[in-house]
Amino acid sequence: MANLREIADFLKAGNAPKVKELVQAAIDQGVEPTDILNESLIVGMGEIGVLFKNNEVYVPEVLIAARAMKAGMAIIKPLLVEKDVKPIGKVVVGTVKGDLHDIGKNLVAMMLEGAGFHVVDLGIDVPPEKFLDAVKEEGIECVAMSALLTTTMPGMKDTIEAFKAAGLRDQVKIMVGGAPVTQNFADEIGADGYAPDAASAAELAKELVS
Ligand code: B1M
Repeated sequence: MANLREIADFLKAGNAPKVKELVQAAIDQGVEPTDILNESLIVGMGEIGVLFKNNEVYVPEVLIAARAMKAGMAIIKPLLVEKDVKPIGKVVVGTVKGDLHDIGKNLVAMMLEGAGFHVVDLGIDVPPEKFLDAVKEEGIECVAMSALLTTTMPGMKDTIEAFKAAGLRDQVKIMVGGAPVTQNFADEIGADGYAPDAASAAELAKELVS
């Protein structure tokens, strides 16, 4: 019988071929795709997030685990869509205007996906109007902005102001993060939340949309 714990362990070890093989075997044995998602993929990704937060693993291990998660997701995603399984929320992520750093932002996106969110990734150098358009078009509940440069941090404030000007500020939760960003800065610019790392960002997003 399929061992969901084993899938989580291979995911944590970053073994994409094994995750793929065991997820397929579980499907073939009739295990529900939602059980595979919730009891192996999300569990494994959550555990790697905790290890990362505690500096017990580093960026490469997280990226490799995320790749393994994607391999498993590729098998169950079409089945989840068929069954119309709803994500726990929709988040748009992006690195703010003028900023080309995306390693941290990508980790945040992966942890959000791992936590069960539908993630729209706008990439790097994202101006306020692109965040606005995404929220207008995609039914997004949460905006997650990343900045790595002190010179681009004001782009977060500009984006929040743009949401206010468009009358959409109350419709979305806005969270910010990135190495130079602090809780104080988040409070100052009127963000709904700040997270210091990718695992905390996923936890914060869950709180914000709940
Ligand atoms: Co740049 N860079 N860089 N760089 N770069 C820094 C950020 C810098 C601190 C280096 C230094 O001087 N010591 C410095 C910024 C100084 C400052 O403003 N305070 C700097 C500079 C100055 C520059 C350039 C201006 C250099 C130049 O051209 N003169 C230039 C700017 C380009 C631009 O963006 N317009 C530049 C360019 C680059 C590269 C392109 C070469 C490359 C980026 C490649 C890429 O991202 N694809 C690069 C890199 C790699 C770095 C360092 C070395 C590493 C950044 C990184 O990826 N860290 C960095 C120095 C450093 O940090 N040691 C540096 C790993 C990543 C996992 O961490 O992104 O912090 P981080 O993400 C964390 C958390 O912050 C958090 O979660 C992540 C995981 O836990 N987090 C969030 C991130 N976003 C979040 C969002 C959230 C919540 C949490 O909620 C929404």
